[in-house]
Amino acid sequence: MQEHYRPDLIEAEVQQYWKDNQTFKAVKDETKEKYYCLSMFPYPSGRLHMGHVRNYTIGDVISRYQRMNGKNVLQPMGWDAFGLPAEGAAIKNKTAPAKWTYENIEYMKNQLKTLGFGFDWDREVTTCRPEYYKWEQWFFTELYKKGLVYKKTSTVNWCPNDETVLANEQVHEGCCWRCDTPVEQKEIPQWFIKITDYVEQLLTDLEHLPEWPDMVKTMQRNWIGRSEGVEITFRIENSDETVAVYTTRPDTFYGVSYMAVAAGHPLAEQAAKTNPALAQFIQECKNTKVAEAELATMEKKGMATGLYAVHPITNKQVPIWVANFVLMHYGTGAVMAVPAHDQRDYEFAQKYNLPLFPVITPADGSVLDLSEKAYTEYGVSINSEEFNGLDFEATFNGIADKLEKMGVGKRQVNYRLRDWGVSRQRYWGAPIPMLTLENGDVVPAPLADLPIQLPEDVVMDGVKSPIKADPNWAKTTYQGQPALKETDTFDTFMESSWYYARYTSPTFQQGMLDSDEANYWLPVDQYIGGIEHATMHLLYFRFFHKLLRDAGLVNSDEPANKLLCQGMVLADAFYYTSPTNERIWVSPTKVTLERDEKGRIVKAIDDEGHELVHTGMTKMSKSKNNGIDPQEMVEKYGADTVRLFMMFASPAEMTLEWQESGVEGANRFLRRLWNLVFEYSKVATTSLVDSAILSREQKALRRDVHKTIAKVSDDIGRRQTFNTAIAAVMELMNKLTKAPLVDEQDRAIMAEALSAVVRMLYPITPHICFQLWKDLGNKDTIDFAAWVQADEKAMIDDEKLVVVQVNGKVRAKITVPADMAENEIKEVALAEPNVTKFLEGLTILKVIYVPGKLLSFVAK
Ligand code: ANZ
Repeated sequence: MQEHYRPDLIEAEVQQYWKDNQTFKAVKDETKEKYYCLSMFPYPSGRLHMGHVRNYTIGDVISRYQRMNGKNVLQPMGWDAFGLPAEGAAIKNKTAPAKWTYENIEYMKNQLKTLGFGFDWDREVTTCRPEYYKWEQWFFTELYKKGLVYKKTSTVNWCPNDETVLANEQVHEGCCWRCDTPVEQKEIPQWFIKITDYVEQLLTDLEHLPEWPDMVKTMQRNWIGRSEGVEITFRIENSDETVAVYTTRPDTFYGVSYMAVAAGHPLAEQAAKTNPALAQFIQECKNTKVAEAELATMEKKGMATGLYAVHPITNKQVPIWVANFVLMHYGTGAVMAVPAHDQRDYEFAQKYNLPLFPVITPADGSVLDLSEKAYTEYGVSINSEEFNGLDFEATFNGIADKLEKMGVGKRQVNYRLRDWGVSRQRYWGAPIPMLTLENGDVVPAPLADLPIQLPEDVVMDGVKSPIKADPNWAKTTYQGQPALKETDTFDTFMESSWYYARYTSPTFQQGMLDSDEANYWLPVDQYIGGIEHATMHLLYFRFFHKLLRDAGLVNSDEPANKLLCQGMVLADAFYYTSPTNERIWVSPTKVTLERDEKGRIVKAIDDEGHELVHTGMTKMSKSKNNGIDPQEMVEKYGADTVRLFMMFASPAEMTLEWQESGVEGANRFLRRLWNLVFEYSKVATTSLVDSAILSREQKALRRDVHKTIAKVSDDIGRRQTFNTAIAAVMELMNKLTKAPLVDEQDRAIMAEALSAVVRMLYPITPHICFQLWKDLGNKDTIDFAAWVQADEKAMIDDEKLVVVQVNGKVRAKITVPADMAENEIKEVALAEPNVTKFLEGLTILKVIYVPGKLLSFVAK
């Protein structure tokens, strides 16, 4: 065995061994329990960042642990390879997005290999490859045939100067990122998938995911946004027309003071025909795209249409306004405004001097105060005729019944979730496989024509998608007739919605999935990724699984049984202010720190001598220049150290604070482990532990070993608290380093302990453990070694410490066999000199025994 720990030597060697022996190749085996561990695949941006490293380390720890527990483990990796950044980089570097992407993949794949992750690379999936998106295109045509896909006009960001559609990320403060022209909203035809047909399943099946974080489930529920309300139709004065509103608060119906419609509402457009000022206002509203989250906080603006609706119960006149806070695509695009009880309506009414009609008063009898804001709580009805005095439920139902009877209301369930618009006007994506015939009919491309390939060898001129710029690209034929291909491409969330399933049969050519393989491996047992994907990706992923199920391709309802969302990686950020008053952020790797005795930073200076301002720990980011390059760290300390630090520094779901001192600590620990095995190897024994002849100290040490095994197994396997597992091993290591290696049983216990430690650490630091396992004399490699089991018998505390008191004062501590009876313990206690001394001359009145803990003499 080598005397010194040299990660630079062993890591490359072990990785080569894994490669040569296809250690992580996953093969379906019905005789074994499968375990599918999946980490969210990366976008090939060029380099791995610490967030990736953390994500994949967690996945690798779980995978290796499960393999040692006898599972048939699948841990795949691939590339979410389509997307906008490739276009930007291609323009900047004057290259094709495909070339840039493939080069990045090669580079990042090597980076992943140096970290020692046990992926089955034979299953690598790259979503921009035609053999992958061919099946996505096919599946889309199948959905079309089932009526789950439709085309509809929808608004996009449009740059009138470049004559191109912009993604939301390309709109900077309302202007085009390239030419700064104000962006307009434009209606163009786009493809949608009916996720709303699955909305109830997506909601109720959340209840069958006990091992998903509650936070993610709550976020999905909110995103879906189910609400129960009433759709109410109002007559328009002096007209045969009506206008419908959707409200979740029919209990406030008597409090309606005006009506507000969206800028795109037919009533608004109609009124605008004879009102140029209104027409202009509507245009303005349409040009500012509002995210739903902003509705509450943005400045409320509106204009009266001059039209009036008639309140169906009171017959009062209700003025109709156009308002910027009403969304066209939610409910009916019109609201009955109740400014006394809705904050948006309140702000609008204050601004335009519209009246407030209070109809709800606090249930606790306190005074209704509308001087500063609306009262939006549920309460008791007032000013509501026969409903006065009723609570929310009763008023809601009473008014809903009444309106339904009158034929002007209908109870309704609404969802915030909209159908999924999948058209993108970008180049670097999978072409949408639909064809337009000369007569205008639209048909799905037949399977024989798939994939509809995206040309990869293109020049990006920066403005237009190359397949839109080339007038010939779209030309094709359909059953001998000329036809045009779509030049739009899919939203890249399409590819990431089914990659997990394709990993089960990545090279299958007869179809999208080989169902035998898919049904063996799926659902995913453990999925790991960032919380930022809680809604969009994780909802589409669940939706697609149900679509695959309904197409007969998989036989489960949900794609992943268990989900872990890892926390962000933070680092200290520092800056100084330049003479031109700019903040110059300095990488923490270039900073020298001075700390006080509590470890707080008191002074920070960079390599050039600038005194720096420390802004604390923040998310690693380019803008604060506080990213730490994983590759540099691996080169400096080795992959095992980086992995150990990542798993030890905090629980997996919490933020992780990058501290170089912590990394150094992790490295020192691995050296200590190496040294201990080295010391032991000089006196190694093949003798086994014989529990019958162990000394008290030997028994105690062995008890610690087995208690540690039990704790670590539970921490990794069940609790997924990897940091506490590591802490337990470290504690044990402290004891082992102090343990003697004098007699044969000392060495036998050490052999047992080291064998356990190496196996417990293997999932986290696999290279060093691979080597040490060999050095401990094992013939087979550790990769398939069985997880170490705690010996229940060795864990039993066969002795216990009993505190002896005389008249409430501790006079002795005695160690006795665990099964010793009370009267025997009393004998032992009475034989203690210090106890005898304090009892001298007294009569024992009473003896109190707390089993296993305390023996107390009361004497006089
Ligand atoms: C009257 C009312 C009184 C309302 C009140 C609220 C409080 P959720 O739960 O999100 O479904 N609303 C309806 N359609 C809208 C649209 N297109 N744009 C903006 N707001 C719209 O919320 C439904 C409530 O949001 C509805 O109930 C309506 O305002 C508003 F004291 O009607 B409510």
